[in-house]
This record gives sequence, structure tokens and C-alpha cells, in this order.
Amino acid sequence: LFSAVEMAPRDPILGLNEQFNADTNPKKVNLGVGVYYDDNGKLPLLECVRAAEKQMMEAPKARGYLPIDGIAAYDAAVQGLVFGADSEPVKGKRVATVQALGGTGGLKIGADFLKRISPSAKVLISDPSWENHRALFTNAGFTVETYAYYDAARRGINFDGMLTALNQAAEGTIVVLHACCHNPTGYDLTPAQWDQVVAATKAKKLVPFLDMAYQGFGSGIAEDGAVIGKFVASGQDFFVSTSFSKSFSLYGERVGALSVLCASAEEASRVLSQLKIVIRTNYSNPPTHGGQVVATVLNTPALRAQWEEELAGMRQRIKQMRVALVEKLKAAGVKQDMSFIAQQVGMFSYSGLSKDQMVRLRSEFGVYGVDSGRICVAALNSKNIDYVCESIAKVVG
Ligand code: PLP
Ligand code: TYF
Repeated sequence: LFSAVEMAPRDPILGLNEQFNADTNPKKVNLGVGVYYDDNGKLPLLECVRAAEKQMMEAPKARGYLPIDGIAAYDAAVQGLVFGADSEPVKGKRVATVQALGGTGGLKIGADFLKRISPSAKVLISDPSWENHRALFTNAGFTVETYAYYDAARRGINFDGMLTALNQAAEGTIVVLHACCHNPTGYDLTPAQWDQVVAATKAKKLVPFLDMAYQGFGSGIAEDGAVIGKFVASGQDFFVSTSFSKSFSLYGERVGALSVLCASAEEASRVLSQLKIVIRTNYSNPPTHGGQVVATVLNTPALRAQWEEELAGMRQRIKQMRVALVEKLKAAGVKQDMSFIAQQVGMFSYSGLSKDQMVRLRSEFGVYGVDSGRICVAALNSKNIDYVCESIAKVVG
């Protein structure tokens, strides 16, 4: 049965972790996978999460099956965060939201549902994008192509190219957009550019699918979510996947969601019924713990305030690391202007380093980044940044 099964390639990013773990260099630094570490290089357990878990431990509950679409209070909290609790779509019950297994799970439920209703649609992802976007939509049965995004020469976005691609796309094309903190480049659209993207997807009758994996890591929870309001105001139907992996530091709990904005409450209830079929035929219903933690935090004012503070702390620390990286690269002797790193947002930086340079960083210095030149700024800290900068200075020469 299995004699002809081929060895599948490793995930290019998660595979780096295995290589990193096997590296015996005592100075090694993992800037590969997108995970936030604190200044001591530790994965944080947020205080708000600890408090919510304590509360849950003090009144332990039996673990029955959750509803297929998850914890109602969780789904409501997600809607509040994404659309605003008092927003017209939420008040008008035009949003179908389901709890999902991380942001990835939200994307997959959306992709499977879209395949049922638009089987011949194409999917456009940014060039470049999170590699799993391509794999996930391809596995859902779609042909995946790209729209122009990164402009290496200008260190920014090829916005004309992006708009051209959207304007040339066939009606019904699914367009995956990074709501904020673009992975891997760190370059986000300006509000004015978003206005043009919203107008283009509306004019060409495209299907926007916003991936919101980093809400709160760019400028703030509301600021990073502002793009949702623009799509709502345009009167389009669209999809939003949410991930709490990074913003709650709950990677392993798999907490995320999918929200679908529909034209009416009646339409939303039909869409929800179909999302539930996708879920039921995949894993039946979501797990309890992570969703309960996030719902408790988001729905308890004091814990929510604490979360916002902790999230702001993570955001600010990343920004400090960006500024320090620019200064220390210069001090280490890097001649080229690296100030673009401080203009990028979110957890990642497209450093502009070549594949050869990234390979040398890994093999000679134990500094692990992705071959594309992407480094995770959120894994830098006051103890490893000097070594990282000296190493980069040596490979860029
Ligand atoms: N989308 C993007 C752009 C990401 O970078 C990630 C990162 O993990 C995800 C989705 C998936 O999130 P999760 O780990 O919650 O599945
Ligand atoms: O891009 C990253 O590093 C994160 C983590 O298949 C990740 O989004 C990477 C690859 C993957 C799943 C998560």
C-alpha cells in the first residue's frame, strides 16, 4: 500500500526549527519561525491568560462537546474584535462566525466552503505570501496565482502592479489579503491604498478573504482592524480569518475563527449552516480550553484591559528591536542603509539578504532565518541582537 508513497518536502519554515534544535552552536539564534519571544528569549505566558485559567480552575467544568461552531461567547467576542461589538453588521446579525483551529483552521473552513459555492474560481495570493496560503488553497482544490506585492528594488510595495492584477482578475476571483503585518515582507498598504483595493475588489466583483493573524501587532487593535471597516462600508461580502496564536501567545491551543460578512441575517444563517457542515465533516467540533480562555479574557473588562496592555508591550518591544537593529547593524559596519527595517511592521522583516547570505548566517553563525531573507524581529532581544548584527555584518561584507 505504501511502497510508492513519496517523501513530502518539509515545511520550509517549520523545518528550520528541526535544523535549529539539532545545531550545537551555543550562540545559535532562531529568527526563522514567526513566534514572539520576550526579552529573555522565552515564549510568554500572558498574565491575562494565567488569570483566566486560574478562574477556570477554581470553577472547573465538565468537558462536553462544544457546539459545531464553537463557544457562543467566543464567537461573539471575535465579532466584537473584528467588526466592533456595536457595529451595524454585528447588530444586524449579518456575520457568520465559527470558532476554528487557529487562523489556519479559519482559512481552511473558508476555503472548503468557497470550493462548494465557487468551484471554478481562482485564488490570488500576494507575491510573496505566507507559503501555507498557496498550499492550503491548492489542497482545497483551487488554482492559486499571485498578485504583485513586494518591490525589492524600492523596498516597498509594487502597488500599481497589485492594482493591475486585481483589475485584470475575473469576476468571482478569491483575493487573499493580509489585513495587517504582512507576512513575510513587513510592508502594509496605507489607508489610502486600502481604499483603492476595496474599490477594485468591489468594481470587479472579487471575493476578499482577509487573513488577520496579527491584529494588534502593527499599530493597535483598532488601527489594525480599520481595514475591516473599509470593506464593510463598501457593501461587499467578504471573509475574515482570525488567529489568537500570536496575540494571546496561545500557539498550541489552536484558537482562531472564521467570520463571513453576508448581505442579510437570513443569508448569514444559511452560510453558517454550510460552515457547520464543513466543520462537522472534518473534526466535528472545536476543543474547549483555548476558546474558553480567550472568551474569558475578552469578555471580562479587567482581563481585557490587561490583555491590551500586554499586547501593546509585545508590539512596543518589537518596535524597539527594529530601531536597535538599524542602529546596531550600522555600528557593526553594515554600509548599506538598513533604515527600512524600522519602517516595516509586524513580526517580520524582509531583510534584503540573499539566499546565500541566509545560508551562511545559519551554517557559520547559527543565526536561523528563512532563505527568502525573512527574519523574525520578535525573536530578537537585548542579549542576542549584538551577535545577530555582527553575524549579518560578516555575511554582507
Ligand atoms: N496567516 C498568516 C499570515 C500567518 O502568518 C499565520 C501564522 O502562523 C497564520 C495565518 C496561521 O495562524 P495559526 O497559527 O493561528 O494557525
Ligand atoms: O510564518 C510563520 O513563521 C508563522 C508560523 O506552516 C508558521 O506563521 C509557519 C509555517 C507554518 C505554520 C505556521
